[in-house]
Amino acid sequence: MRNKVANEAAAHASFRCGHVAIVGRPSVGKSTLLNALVGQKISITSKKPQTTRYRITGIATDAHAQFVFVDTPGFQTKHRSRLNDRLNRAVQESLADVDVVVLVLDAARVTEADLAVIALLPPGVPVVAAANKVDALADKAAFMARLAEIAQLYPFAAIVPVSAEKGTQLPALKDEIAKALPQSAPLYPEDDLTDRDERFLAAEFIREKIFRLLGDEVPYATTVAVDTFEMDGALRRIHATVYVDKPGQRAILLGEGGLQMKAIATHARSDMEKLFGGPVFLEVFVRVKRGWADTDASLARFGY
Ligand SMILES: Nc1nc2c(ncn2[C@@H]2O[C@H](COP(=O)(O)OP(=O)(O)OP(=O)(O)O)[C@@H](O)[C@H]2O)c(=O)[nH]1
Ligand SMILES: [Mg+2]
Repeated sequence: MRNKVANEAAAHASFRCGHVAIVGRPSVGKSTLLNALVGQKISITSKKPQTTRYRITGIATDAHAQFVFVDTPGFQTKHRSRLNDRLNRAVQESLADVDVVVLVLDAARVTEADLAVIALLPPGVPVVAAANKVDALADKAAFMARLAEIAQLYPFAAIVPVSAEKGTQLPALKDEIAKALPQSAPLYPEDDLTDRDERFLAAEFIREKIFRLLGDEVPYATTVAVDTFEMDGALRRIHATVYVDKPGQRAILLGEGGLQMKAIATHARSDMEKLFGGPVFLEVFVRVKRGWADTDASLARFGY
């Protein structure tokens, strides 16, 4: 018995655990990376910048470490709006209290927007650079020079070329992060995947499909709320509302004969069933709520 206790104490003494903020400019692949590191789709992704609007954690536990990854919105330097100010504040806040930062860069280029994010990095916190999308690199020789350029930008603890989409070099990235984590017992049970509940994830999956299926303008004018979420035996019954800013956007979202909205709901439901591991009944309404993104009160209501 004493030996068992001693062994557990020894195991904890070498176990590492902490919060790892994933930051970077919009669309570099932060959420794709979080999902790949966790091995489940937790955080929504799309080709459009500023898909992520909420802070969300993804938890990965192995024999030696527990990583509590914190996904953040892309740090926005171009468009000022009340919502964007909030998102930028969320990035700064998630940097305030973390053990390690992963700065995601695009392996193809370093931009002014990357430099703006680097300027936010908190002194004294180890930062690992992940040069993402190496699968899409056309010129591998130029990439070697870029790695040298990246090394000049900040005293990174390590620079790891990765592909979040293909899963390339993720164990190497995890090793570098683990080295920088503090020794600590795990903070979450080992099979926990996120700090967010199914209600939140359901709303996010709907938002993802809007970002993926609609044109450039409408997704930015929408937000999603889950009105009811009930268990009916093994079935999850979910009623949600998509809010838009103008009646014209409602028409676009619904599409001819409601077909667009139907496609959004079908795709969202399929993701929910995969993650929740059971059948889902989903009904989505679309309502116009003018100026939902313009007042602090309504932003707070939608959890921003
Ligand atoms: N080729 C390639 N594409 C990638 C890779 N990782 C992400 N992407 C794509 O890049 C786009 C943006 O990915 P996201 O994960 O949503 O990026 P993000 O940084 O979270 O974006 P925001 O939340 O909007 O700031 C998506 O179309 C992804 O499929 C990668 O390793 N290779
Ligand atoms: Mg994202």
